[in-house]
Parts: sequence; C-alpha cells; structure tokens
Amino acid sequence: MSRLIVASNRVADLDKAVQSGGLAVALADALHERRGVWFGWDGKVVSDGLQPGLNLTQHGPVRLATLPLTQRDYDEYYLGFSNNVLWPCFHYRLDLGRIDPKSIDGYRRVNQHFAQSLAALLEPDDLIWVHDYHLIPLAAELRALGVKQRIGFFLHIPFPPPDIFLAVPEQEWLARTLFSYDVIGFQTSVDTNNFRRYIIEHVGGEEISEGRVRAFGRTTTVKAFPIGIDVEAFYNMAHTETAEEQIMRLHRRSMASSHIVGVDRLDYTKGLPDRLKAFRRLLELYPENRKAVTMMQIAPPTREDVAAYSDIREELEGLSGAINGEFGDFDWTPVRYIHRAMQRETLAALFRGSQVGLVTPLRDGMNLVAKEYVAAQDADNPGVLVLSRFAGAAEELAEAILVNPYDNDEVALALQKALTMRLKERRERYEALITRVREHDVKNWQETFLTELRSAGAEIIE
Ligand code: ADQ
Repeated sequence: MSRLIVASNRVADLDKAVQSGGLAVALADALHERRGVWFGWDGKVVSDGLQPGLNLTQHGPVRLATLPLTQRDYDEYYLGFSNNVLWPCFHYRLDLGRIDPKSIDGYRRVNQHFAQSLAALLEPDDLIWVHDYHLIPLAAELRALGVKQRIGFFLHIPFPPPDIFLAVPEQEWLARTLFSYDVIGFQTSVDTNNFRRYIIEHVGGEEISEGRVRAFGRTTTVKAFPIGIDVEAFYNMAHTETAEEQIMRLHRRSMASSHIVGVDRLDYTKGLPDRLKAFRRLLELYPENRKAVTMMQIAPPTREDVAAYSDIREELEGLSGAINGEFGDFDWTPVRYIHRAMQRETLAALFRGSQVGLVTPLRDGMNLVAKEYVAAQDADNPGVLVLSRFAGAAEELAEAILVNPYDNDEVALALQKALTMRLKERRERYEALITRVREHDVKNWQETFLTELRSAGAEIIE
C-alpha cells in the first residue's frame, strides 16, 4: 500500500485528535493505515532571520513533519493572503478582502519553502493529499522540483462564482497552479460548477468528459467530495452518563421549556449577528415564546489577529446584551452567549438536549455542526435542524428547514415552525437526514477521495 502524505496549514495534535473532532480523526485513521506523514506548520512563530528546519516526530506508525513560520511569513502568508484575501473572497465577501502585493509574495514564498521541505521526505510511491486554501500552489511548487507522485487537493471552503473569483488578485495564477494536481476536490456541486465555469468561460478550458477538465495544457479530475463526520462516535458522545446529567442540568437550571442551540467559531461567515436578530424577531412576532425558549450560542474565538474578527465580537456582545436587557426577566435570560471552546462531549449533550439546532452561516464550505446536530438526536424524539441554504451541507440536508440567513423574519418563522413541529414530522425529517449523514460520513469522504486519487493520473500534454 502506498504511503499517504497529508499536507495542511496546521498539523493536528494526534494525541488530542479525538478532542478536535471528525477531520483530525479521519486523517489520523488514514495516516495510521498507510504509515503516513502529516506535514505542515506547527503553529509557532519565530523571529525573522531564523529558519529552523523540519521537526520530525514519530507517533506509532505516523510521522509528524512540522515547521514554524517566521513573523514575516505569518503576517504575509497566513494573516495576509490566506486570511485577509482568500478566506473572505472565497466566502463571497469581497468587501472584506484586503489586497496587499507583499502578502501575495509571502504566500508564494511559504508555499515554495513548504514544497522544498516536503520534497525531501517523499518516496516514489507516495500519495500526497493537500488541504485547503493556504496551500493551493503547493503541487505546482512540488512539480517544479521534479515531484512526479500523485497529488490531490481538497478545498474545505466554498469556491466562488467566476465574477467573484475574477476579483481575487492573481486568480489566473491560482487556477493554473491547481492544474498541477491530479484530483481537485470541492465540497459541493455548486463549488465544482463555479470552478468549471471559470475554467471554461475565462481561461479557454474544456470539460472533456464528466469530471475531467482540461486547461493550461493539463487534464485533471474535478469533483465534489462532500465531507462528513464520524456519526457513531458523535452519537455515543451525546449518550454517555455525563451527557445525560448535562442535559438534565440544562433543563433544570432554566425555566424555559425549549432550547435553541448554535455552535460556531466566531467568524463573520457564520451569520451570528443575523442569527441573534432573528431570535429577537421570534420573540417579537411570536410572544408566546417569551419565558418559554432560550437560545444558547457558543462561539469560541478564532483568528483574533484579523481586524474583522474583533468587530464581530463587539457586535455580538452588544446584540445579546440588548436582547437580554429588553426581553429578559429575573427568572429568564433569553440569550446565553458563550465565547469559549468547549469539550466535544458537552457540545454533543447540548445538541441532544436542544429542540432546535440553528445553523445559519452566510456562506460555508460544508458546516459540520449541522451534521453533528443530526447525529446527536434521539430517533424517537428528535430535534429540528434549521439550516442556511448557503451552507454546503444544505445540498445533502434538504429535509432540514432551509432558510435565507439574511432574512431575519424568515428565520424567525422557521424557528417558530421548528418549535411547534409535531413528532411525526420531526421523525420523518430526522430519518431522511440521518440516512444522508450516515451515507456521507467522514470515512466515506476519505476513502472516496483517495480511491479517486489512486486511479487518476493527469496526463501532461505540453
Ligand atoms: P469550520 O469553519 O471550522 O471548518 P465547521 O464545519 O462547522 O466549520 O466545523 C467546526 C468544528 O469545530 C465542528 O466539529 C464543531 O463541533 C467544532 N466546534 C465549534 N465550536 C466549538 C466550541 N466552542 N468548542 C469545541 N468545538 C467547537 C472548515 C469549513 C467548513 C467545513 C470544515 C470541514 O469552513 O465549511 O465544513 O472546514 O471541511
């Protein structure tokens, strides 16, 4: 069996992989089976001028190969191009894109440096799997060093429509570098179509057969591989004795009879201010919910060095304070807002103990929380998922109540529908959803991608 090499911006701590959830576990499993190597940034930032080499550590059959970033690399590659240009623009937020030519140079430089470090570790039969927007040009840099092994790429975030992609600086270079991969994987058919349209309409490429696209003198496989979760593990976490106790405490401590739960990194793509506004509209339009419903929003901090993230934090704190001030009473706090990471077991218990899972990103590659909420439910008395139609997950989870996350009244109506839905309809929707979540679980995602990568071989025409 060929060795698997995974390259991603950050390398997960394998000892904490179960804690950090589905993706780390899935990749760790695949790496274990194939005595693999996980390559990427160790999360440390060192002074400019220092350029420490790769740090290799062995964890059973898996080797971690990590390296730090210099301060300049961190500013230009990580904060600059990855998180101030690609992240907002690929989430359709051109207004938040901060274009700085230095950051593009830094992005190229770090990808080149990563390629040099990685190339030295490769064996002839290796399969290489590169993850996410930080490392788009990695395969092109590896090819420039003579690497011939199969290389696949998976984009965890959306791929925008051509008109938006055209506004990304150096977009044609990015697209060209993608053609150094043998397989390019997206989350959904919408992302795949956006990419295909850009290639056909703007760089003269063509689709030569289903899933095979030719451009820049190369042919490659372009397909959707919707990512999933470890369904059984998440269900089990929601059904431990501790989980039972946590659910009882949640219900005992609150006079509300129904709970709405939201769990997201504190990111402007997740639609958090609009979500709180929709909850306020629920209380205004359907006053019977006052003192009867509580909304819990858990939003741990991320990327605090990026300015747009501190603005959203202030906005959320203001909104939750205003709703509690206006509607709350001595015995009822309408919104509970928690700005901290939590144990996954606690999240699973909260999902199971809440009648409604509210997942309303303005745009999301997939959104694993939507799948986790479904996985945590009890089949005989399941809760209802209210899901943004702009989350990648909506493509598979059509039996959720799908909403436009920008329309606060529509979301309020969906919440009212979810809170009053009869058991029969809840069960029917749940059955359809859990079937889909099980079909496309994380194991299936990983195996389908690697099968495609093994059988693909991009033919070089030029
Ligand atoms: P994210 O944007 O991070 O991922 P998501 O898919 O929702 O978004 O995954 C977040 C994970 O973190 C979930 O497993 C969730 O349970 C966990 N989490 C969230 N809040 C937490 C908290 N307070 N404490 C502990 N854990 C918490 C990117 C893309 C997504 C895509 C994934 C996977 O942006 O669209 O679904 O990658 O491809």
